[in-house]
Amino acid sequence: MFPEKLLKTDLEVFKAIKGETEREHSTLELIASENFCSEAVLAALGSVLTNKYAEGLPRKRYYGGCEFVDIIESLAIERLKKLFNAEHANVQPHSGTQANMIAYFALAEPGSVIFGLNLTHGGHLSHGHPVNFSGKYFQIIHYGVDPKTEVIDYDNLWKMAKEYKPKIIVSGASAYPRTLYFDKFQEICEDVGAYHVADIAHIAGLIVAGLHPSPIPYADVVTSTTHKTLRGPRGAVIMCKAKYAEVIDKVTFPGMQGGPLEHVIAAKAVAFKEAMSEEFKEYQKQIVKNAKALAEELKRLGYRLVADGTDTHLMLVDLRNKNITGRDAEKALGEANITVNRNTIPYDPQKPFIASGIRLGTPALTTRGMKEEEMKKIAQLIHKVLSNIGNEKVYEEVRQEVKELTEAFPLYLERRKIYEELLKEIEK
Ligand code: DSN
Repeated sequence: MFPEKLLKTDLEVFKAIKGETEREHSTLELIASENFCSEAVLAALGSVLTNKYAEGLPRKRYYGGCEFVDIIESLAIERLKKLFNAEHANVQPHSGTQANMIAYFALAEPGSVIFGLNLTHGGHLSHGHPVNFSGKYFQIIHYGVDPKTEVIDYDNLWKMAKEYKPKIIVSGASAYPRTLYFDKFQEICEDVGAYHVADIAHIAGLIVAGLHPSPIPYADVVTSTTHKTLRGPRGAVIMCKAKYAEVIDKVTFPGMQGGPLEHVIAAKAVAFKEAMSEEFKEYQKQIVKNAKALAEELKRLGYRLVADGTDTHLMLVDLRNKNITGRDAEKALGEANITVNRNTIPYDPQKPFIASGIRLGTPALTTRGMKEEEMKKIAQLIHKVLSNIGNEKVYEEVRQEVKELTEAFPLYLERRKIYEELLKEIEK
């Protein structure tokens, strides 16, 4: 709202925001963890709620003047509980990593043994990487995928769990293309007396639409971000069984965080309302259909996909048979206006900074309205670039084809028009 005020006060920031809006519109966004939230979500984010301190919880605050933020935070909590059928929800975590931090400190002590999926097999930094808080404060033991099938080796995980008796087993991933069997994780947790923390950051939207099993009936604590398939603002949430409500709330505040970001919480509430619609379910279905279409066409073009494909919104392409590293592929595709991220593949011979693969996801392109036909075309464009690394002429041809696609499925049309007109006026 009122972008003209921003322009008058700070032309540099205005221009950079305008630039980012144009970039989001004019490139093909295939980063599996990104999405484009609605104008309604953006309106809540850019509101006066950012001014308000509201430490505590609705109706139990440490500050006066919380009557309106109480309404908003209560709506967010109730909507989230309804969406996932959760017993308890806290909508204050600032990020996914912080949500995981809260879960670990609520259920374990520094030094406790925690199991997480190996980062190079699809796990997340906050599932125990040595440079992350999780790896520094806890004794992390990583489980992994079977080298042949590249799906989680539940039998080996069970064996390891019996041997090391973890305090927590974390289920969930950042780069895992196949279904996660939360019931199986739970069986293992119960057998060894471990808490089950499920991180559903990537697949939350699919779970809402019933397209992926939910951990809610099983896991003690479930964490998620709100900006991936869920298509809300950047942020996170925690859900848990009622018996952990008090400890989760206390570790969130005052344990790990101070004042909640009520403008982000309002945007979460809006996104949760959107996620309750039939349209959102259809959107999630299309994400999965699009991922399958993209995967099939890439396979037809000779690419090897980790675990031979996808059940979800993402896939990992192993580029070793094409003699390209993930880093080079990311750079070349970027030059052609196709945005991806390099990613390790299981048992990757390369370091994560180079990586042997790329990760591709369809949530953002599906938000634009693209369907299977466009996915097929995009797989062909990816192939064209990766078969012609360093060829500027090919990059230019692909940029033109990307332009045609992005113009046919525009993004933030009105917002971009307003920015353009305002800038033109000041430059007159
Ligand atoms: N870094 C995010 C991702 O790209 O998957 C997860 O937090």
